Amino acid sequence: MKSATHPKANGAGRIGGAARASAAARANGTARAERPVLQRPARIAGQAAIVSRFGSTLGKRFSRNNLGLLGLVHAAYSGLRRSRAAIRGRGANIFTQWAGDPDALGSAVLLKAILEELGAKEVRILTGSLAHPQNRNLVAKCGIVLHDPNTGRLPRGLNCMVDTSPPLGTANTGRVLPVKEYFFVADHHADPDDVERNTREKGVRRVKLAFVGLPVGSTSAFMAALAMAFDVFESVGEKGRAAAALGIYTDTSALLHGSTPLDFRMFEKLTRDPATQDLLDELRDYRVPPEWFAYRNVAFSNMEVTGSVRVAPVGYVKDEHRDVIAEIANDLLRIEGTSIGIAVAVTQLGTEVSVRADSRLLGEDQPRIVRVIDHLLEYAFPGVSGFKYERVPPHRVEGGACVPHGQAQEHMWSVAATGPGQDTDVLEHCRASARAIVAALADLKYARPDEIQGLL
Ligand SMILES: [Mn+2]
Repeated sequence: MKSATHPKANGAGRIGGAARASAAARANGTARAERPVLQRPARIAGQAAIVSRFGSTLGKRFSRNNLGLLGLVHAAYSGLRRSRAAIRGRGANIFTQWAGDPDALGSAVLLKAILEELGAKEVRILTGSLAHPQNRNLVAKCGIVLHDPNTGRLPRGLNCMVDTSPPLGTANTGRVLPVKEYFFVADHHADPDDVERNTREKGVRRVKLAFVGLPVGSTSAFMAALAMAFDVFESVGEKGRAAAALGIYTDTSALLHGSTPLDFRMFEKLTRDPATQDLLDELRDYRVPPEWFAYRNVAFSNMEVTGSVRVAPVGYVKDEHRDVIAEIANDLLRIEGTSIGIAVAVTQLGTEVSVRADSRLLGEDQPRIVRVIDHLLEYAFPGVSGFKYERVPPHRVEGGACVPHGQAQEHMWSVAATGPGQDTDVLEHCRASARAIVAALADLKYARPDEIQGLL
């Protein structure tokens, strides 16, 4: 009866093999490590499916010409629809950056409408602060209700995120308590491989529907296409449409920098009706408090200039004015012949630098500008966080870095905080930092003269 022994032997062999493999996997953790945290769409629909879904609303030719991006919108649409049962009756949290900007808020408003359409019971938009008068104007005029990311979240809600990537508690979500499980994420900023690594390091178990590193100028354009597929364009009203349109508008510098055909198309679709146009006009025509220009005056009257590098010390900046730092850096780069503009300020978080650079003055070797910025920041600010930046368009570098306060400093700064330029100690600290950046440039000139070609 060979047949009685052979199958047994074979069977035992198979079982043994499988058992060995899974034991080995458990021992070195490969079973977990091999399954990605980010569940990105496994399969993108073909041209026919994409054109039939978007052709009637976005145009057949437009759909055929933008298959890559619309394939992702299609995958997000199918993924959310398949999860309808998990959404119905549930609460949901929509996390954004700690300091919500129009793209984050516009995207969140649309995602809220989509989740509600799919039966979610309560959806909360969570953001820590609004650092720009335009954003406070947006929230007020569009009636956006915001909750605190830590105390205002729904404990058992589906965790979603727009316009920034997991894990929470790092980079621009630094003060947000982390979560382990994410349901839906849409973000155009981060590189998916970086997000995969960072989430793994922070013990995130899963991002169920991950749309990270979207090849689009603004997250709002992606969310608007998704909202259109779910037919919630009407139900969000002019307030929702204007919020999303402002998101596209500000993230692409008025459709000027890094905007894609989808940004243009969705901006046009969102702003077809006069009510949305009027509201958007009001959102663009915001006012700033007088301090806004006082900060600029301080910055420009203390500016250090060396070659094509400009560094402006701003002094202490209050939380609600924090975005003035980035605006000053933008203004520095606007001055003719400038390659690198750096604004240095002290905020609640620490000493912050905002950097804008244009590498076109560097000729052939444009990536060099990031190495130079890294050198300047490391030299001037020992212990600085890595320089986080994005390129929109490729020759333009936009980013920042932060040195957290020591405890003694924290006390000194918070006590010291008065008006723009009023606190001489803080301003002097920023001026010293600006001088250190200029010294770093001089250092680079001798250490690696080839690196500063075109900068000095
Ligand atoms: Mn954005």
